[in-house]
Amino acid sequence: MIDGARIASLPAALLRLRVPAGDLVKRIQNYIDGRFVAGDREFADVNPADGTVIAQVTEASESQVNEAVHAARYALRGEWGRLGVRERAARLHRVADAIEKRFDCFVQAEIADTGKPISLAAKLDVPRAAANFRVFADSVKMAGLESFQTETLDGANALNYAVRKPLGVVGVITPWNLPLLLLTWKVAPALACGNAVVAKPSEETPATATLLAEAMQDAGIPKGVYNVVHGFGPGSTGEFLTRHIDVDAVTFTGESGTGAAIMKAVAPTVKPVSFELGGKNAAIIFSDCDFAEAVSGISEAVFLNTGQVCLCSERVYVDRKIFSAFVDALKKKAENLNPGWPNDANTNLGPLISAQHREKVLSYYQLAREEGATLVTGGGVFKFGDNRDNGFYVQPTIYTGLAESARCVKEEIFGPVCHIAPFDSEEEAVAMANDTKYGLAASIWTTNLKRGHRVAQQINVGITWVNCWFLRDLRTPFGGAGLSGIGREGGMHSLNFYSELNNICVRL
Ligand code: NAD
Ligand code: 6OD
Repeated sequence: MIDGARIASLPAALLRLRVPAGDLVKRIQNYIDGRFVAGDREFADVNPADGTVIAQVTEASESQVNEAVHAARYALRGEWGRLGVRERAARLHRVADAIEKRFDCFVQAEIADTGKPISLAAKLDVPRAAANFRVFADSVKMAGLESFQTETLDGANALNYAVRKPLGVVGVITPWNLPLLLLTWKVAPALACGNAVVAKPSEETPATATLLAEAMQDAGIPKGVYNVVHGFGPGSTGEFLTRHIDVDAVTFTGESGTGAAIMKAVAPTVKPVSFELGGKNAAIIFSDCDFAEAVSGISEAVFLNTGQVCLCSERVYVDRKIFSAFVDALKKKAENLNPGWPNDANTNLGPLISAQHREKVLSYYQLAREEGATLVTGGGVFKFGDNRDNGFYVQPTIYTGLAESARCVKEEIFGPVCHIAPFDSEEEAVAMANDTKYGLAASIWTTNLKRGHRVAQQINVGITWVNCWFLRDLRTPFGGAGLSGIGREGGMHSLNFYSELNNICVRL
């Protein structure tokens, strides 16, 4: 288990400490059937801000994954399976209370794992985790059921009504960019519907999923209802979970290629899947936009969380009339970002998640040069002159001048980078925005309300923002078209995925 109090009281030490081989700062274990359990193999949890090892994490063996799945199945037959919706919802509110009670602990664990700025973890990741439990607790209490009265052939009547049942054991597989937010976005509705879960957080960010187990205990969630197995994808926990015969459904957030591998793994056991995958999102800035608002909005949409949000805009299309002014203004924003230690309140640009991911992003910076891009700003790494040089920071980067067919315009980079291209008409902007195999999100910046609605309805994505970004009511559908996903979650959409609906038809 994680020593939460120690994380909270030693943040600076955790972030800067160099750990000699074998000298462990902390251990992160699996959580199975209400107990923290170690195993035979461990892997290192690395702090992206300075490359130090901050924890050793137990990799779950296949038999531990089996135990977790069996514990979850068994829990469904116990107290959890007998609870009414009102009591289930009350316990989920208690989970939210327990997260809020350990707020600083969650913030410190999240920033130690991801390197993200404390301001972001404290404003977005941890509050959203609590909100996810509250929203789905309330949604499930309010959820209505379909009913129809129909006339039978002999003139009598039949009443049809649907009842909601849990799916059973749900495998929850999540990425590293918003670890707690994205995990709870799936665990909360799964539990609200009465399921038990086996969660596999990203190997890069194991801490907050494990801390959540402590919050579950505080909240009186029975043992076996929430389990955590740590490890990797292929040949490890991810694969063991997705091909497990006794896992009833898999909900996944991550790369589109991983989604494809999971689809293959679940095919023999025909599990329902819900996938939130990658994106190559467009932003369209019309000349009638509120210029300052658009520049600030796009700066956030490109650089938030160091560009490691699936909804980030890597393709920015700007009306030629304001193109140069917009490029200059966004360049200033990029150059004013403050890359720093995660615990510094002034930091607003953290590192990338890992050395490997930094290599990938830098390889796209190189590719952009080879593809003939004009570099507006960035394109390399920072030199701090301290331990951050051992971390995984890259410069925020803006390009112009690439062909729309360039790989840097087509492929998801997942870093603090965008390409800006001019357009001459609304039709051209819509065509360029839609010229992608992804379909997650888009934003449109205009003060012309009619144009905002008109263009929004033509973009082939799961969510289109007008004059804003990353804002939404959690009861609305969230998901992607094309390579960006399968299905929708949010509000009733989540409840419908995490439930089996049984229609009962009664002849009256
Ligand atoms: P990833 O696909 O590499 O890993 C996600 C999770 O899947 C991890 O827990 C990983 O261990 C596991 N995994 C990997 N291979 C697996 C396999 N074969 N079987 C089972 N599990 C496997 O993604 P990432 O690098 O952690 O996250 C970044 C990606 O996630 C980006 O593409 C980003 O766009 C996407 N993302 C999408 C959304 C969304 O809502 N659409 C949200 C966040 C991130
Ligand atoms: O806000 C959410 O619920 C959500 N699923 C966000 C996804 C962000 C991607 O990185």
